[in-house]
Amino acid sequence: MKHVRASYRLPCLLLVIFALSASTQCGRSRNALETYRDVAQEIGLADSPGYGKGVAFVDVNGDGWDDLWDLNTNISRGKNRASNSTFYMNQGDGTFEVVDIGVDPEDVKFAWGAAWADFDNDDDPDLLVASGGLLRNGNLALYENRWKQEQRFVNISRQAGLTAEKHQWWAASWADYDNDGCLDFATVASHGRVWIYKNGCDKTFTEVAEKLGIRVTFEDGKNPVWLDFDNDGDPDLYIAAKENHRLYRNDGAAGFADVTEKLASPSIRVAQVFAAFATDLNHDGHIDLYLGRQERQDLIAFGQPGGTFQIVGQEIGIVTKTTPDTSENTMGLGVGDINDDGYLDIMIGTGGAERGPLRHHLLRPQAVR
Ligand SMILES: [Ca+2]
Ligand SMILES: [Ca+2]
Ligand SMILES: [Ca+2]
Ligand SMILES: [Ca+2]
Repeated sequence: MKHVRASYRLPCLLLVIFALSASTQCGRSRNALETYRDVAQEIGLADSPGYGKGVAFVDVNGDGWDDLWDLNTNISRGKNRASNSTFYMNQGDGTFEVVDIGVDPEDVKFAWGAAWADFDNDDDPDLLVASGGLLRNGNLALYENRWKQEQRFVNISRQAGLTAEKHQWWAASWADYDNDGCLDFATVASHGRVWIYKNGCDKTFTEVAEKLGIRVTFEDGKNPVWLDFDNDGDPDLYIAAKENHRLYRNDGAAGFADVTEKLASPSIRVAQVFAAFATDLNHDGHIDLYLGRQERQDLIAFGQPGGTFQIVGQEIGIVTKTTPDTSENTMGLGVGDINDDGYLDIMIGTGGAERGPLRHHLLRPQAVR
């Protein structure tokens, strides 16, 4: 999945994907979509039975070729919900080979979220996995990239100070919220709370959510999204949730202030957000927030001067709820400029589209200003 870099360091993020099995890629022509051909099998990417949670391109061995991480779970393997995740190493000749990079299947058991980032500033991407999915006994696992030294990743979760508690971890996202040069991360226990881990810049982390004033709990929390919505140079935090979604403003030493009311609209009930991402969709210098909702029309909260938002949906052509009784869940979001026109396109994977009237969507900006 390709994400746009904001003004602060935003690492490669693997967002929750439910039914979208391929990430968006930059195209080469305006008609690129019509000319794509599925080459997965012929270049070594095997069929991967299961839910199809998400994929991320990431160059783990620093050879200049993006490798591919396929996060997946094979639900046909019974109640243990065995991991079916696969790492494909780019051979540099247009093909991929399956490689065991050392990730314990137990750590990606029914995993829905993972995030790559160079948390230790040694110029290679490391891996954070938020596992649990529909179960409530998943692990939060941090793997250090030791490919240069040992050709593998090493689980350093306990040494790094991460909790051993098992939860329904849903998603995680990295950002340097305190601007000390070391990436911190937020993660969400779907039936639980937000966890914020501050990076001590020494390969250890301290959990600081409550200290920062972030105390919300969820019945069904989703992905955390860092965004500097007030343009003051520090990452603020939005947390998608099917209820109780939250927007927090980063006030530095004073912690984070709950400013969710900024996402209120007199005409639209905003809640029930299943997946979200942030970027400046309309190129006006203010970061925007895409709100992919549960069984409701998707929305964009366009950032405005002064740190406010204008919330719009169907009136600018975003139509994700096509009939009153159709439940189109925006469960997966992929973002990328498919046709090279300079504006990001949005790919939506709706859960279970093969089973009913749901449709996946590709939203292409036409004249957003
Ligand atoms: Ca690293
Ligand atoms: Ca930091
Ligand atoms: Ca800010
Ligand atoms: Ca904007």
